[in-house]
Amino acid sequence: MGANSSVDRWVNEMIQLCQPDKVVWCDGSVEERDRLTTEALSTGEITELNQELLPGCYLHRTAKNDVARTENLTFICTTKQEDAGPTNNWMSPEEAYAKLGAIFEGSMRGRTMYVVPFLMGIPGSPFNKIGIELTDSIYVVLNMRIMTRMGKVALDELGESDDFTKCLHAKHELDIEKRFICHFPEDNAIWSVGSGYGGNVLLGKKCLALRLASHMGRNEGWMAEHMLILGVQRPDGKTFYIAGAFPSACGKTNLAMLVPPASMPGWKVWTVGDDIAWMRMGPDGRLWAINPEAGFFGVVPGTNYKTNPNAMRSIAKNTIYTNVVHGPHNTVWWEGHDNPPPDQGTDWMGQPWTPTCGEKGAHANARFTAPASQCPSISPEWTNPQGVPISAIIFGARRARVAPLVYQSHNWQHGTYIAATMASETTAAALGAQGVVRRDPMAMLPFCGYNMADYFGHWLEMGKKLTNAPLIFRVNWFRQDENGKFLWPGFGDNLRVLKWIIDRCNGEGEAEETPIGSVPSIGAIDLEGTNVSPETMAQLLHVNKDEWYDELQSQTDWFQQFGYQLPLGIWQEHEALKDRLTR
Ligand code: GTP
Ligand code: SPV
Ligand code: MN
Repeated sequence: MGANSSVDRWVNEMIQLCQPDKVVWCDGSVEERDRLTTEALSTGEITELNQELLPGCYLHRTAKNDVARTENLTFICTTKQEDAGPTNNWMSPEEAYAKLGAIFEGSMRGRTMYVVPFLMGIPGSPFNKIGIELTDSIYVVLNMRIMTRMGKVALDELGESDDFTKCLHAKHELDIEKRFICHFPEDNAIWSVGSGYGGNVLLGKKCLALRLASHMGRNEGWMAEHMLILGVQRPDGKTFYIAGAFPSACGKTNLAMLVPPASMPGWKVWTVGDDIAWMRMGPDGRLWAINPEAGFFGVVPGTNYKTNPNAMRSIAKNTIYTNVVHGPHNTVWWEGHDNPPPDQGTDWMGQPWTPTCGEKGAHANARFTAPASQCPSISPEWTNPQGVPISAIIFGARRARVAPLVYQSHNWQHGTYIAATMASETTAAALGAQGVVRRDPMAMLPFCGYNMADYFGHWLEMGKKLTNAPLIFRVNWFRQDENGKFLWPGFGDNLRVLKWIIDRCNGEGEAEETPIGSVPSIGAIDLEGTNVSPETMAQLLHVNKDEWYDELQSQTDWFQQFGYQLPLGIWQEHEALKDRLTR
């Protein structure tokens, strides 16, 4: 067969289990991509779009009940339940292997099993991890080819080693009753069955690069985070790198590809990554980060040449569109597109659709899959195996009230506490109610592969080791006025906030002390060229002590679930905030 003996042995076992008619080893070549594309076209798994207007682009529709990550069907399978912690669904490995094993058994009869070796990381990087995904879906293979460094490059990097993540996926019947996404950190394995949606099935992404990698990072002394990475270049030519954690559908891709407003000439933003950061301490005591992915799996609705021109250019070719409107001239459309809606089209469910039918044409969590190399703002450093040095970490979430536009933590421990108590309104990226405020520490609630209390502890430990740690900030682009209107213009204008953050990293930028942290002085954020009034700015930066006191109470409830495992440093910060608020 195709690889070293440990890979061959495991693949053989899985062939025995799933009983595919045929096995295809993927090498990642262009010839292979074209062959698989032709095959997927012939079965209707994908549809070819207008190759003149959208070269290399295809459309795919998922099943109606399979449009987002299913957090309630996602499990961490550890021997001891407390290793998964109170915020994860848990199943014992025995139960999970038995339950899923029964579903996988014979599941690929009449189908082909694709063997997909993939590299998370950059060839030659000390950060790298290898996975092998077995799947019955060509859509998954074509996506993995964009999202990871797939095929020969991964097997070459693996060599004779048996250190790889064993990833098994079958769409099977797409039955939600038989859908499970199970992680086995003790075995370095992932089993996913019954889904064909992105985060559930592109196993290198959330499953490996966050859930398993967070667990590895804790054991090996590094961090796997749900963060974008960008470089901000000042007019003087100096570039500062920032990592930012925002919950799903809260603005990572948009921020990573920011285009400076016309009123900030000479500024430039470079994209390193839009979703995942792996970070470790460098010899200089700073935190260095890489983007382990090779593509973007981004939210489509709302993407246009005004909000995100770099994304629009990234998805103009070689892109897979999932769950958008199929329009006239064999092109695609979605809510928030630059073009007006087509008179008629086919919606994400494959039904005839008109703009007046009362339903959205694209699913709110419709996605594009595009190579990162196509992004006009891609950083020349994005393939640097050593990564980029991080000056600041920002945590952002959707809060209509309470959280100011930006504030700075006092130090790493305080920043960790702010991140650990971050709350956000839920979005369409996961199945379930939307707009409900929930705690989403470090934007990792659905992605932390072990006990979250230990994860907070790991953050505090990393802070102690870093002799030149990044500064930590909280941002909120989503504060609203009494009428539910966003107070802050957002998107390109977010650079104004990044500028203040960089100033602070350089010992500049004016700030006022408040009980929750340092907020910019009125006037410290450059508003030239916006129509944000100083009064609106004051509203954006306002810290309401009563609201924060209520916030503090609800944090206590949230922390209670971790019991004695919650690190002392987090409680200390909680108590210190109470002190400052009641002083
Ligand atoms: P995932 O891929 O799910 O992890 O999402 P993400 O964090 O990359 O979010 P993305 O950048 O795709 O943005 C999601 C939604 O937030 C889109 O509808 C954007 O239009 C909206 N959004 C992004 N940035 C801003 C902003 O600065 N202000 C406002 N008001 N909305 C924003
Ligand atoms: C997210 O939900 O955070 C995503 C999309 O980035 S998915 O890959 O489906 O998880
Ligand atoms: Mn994401």
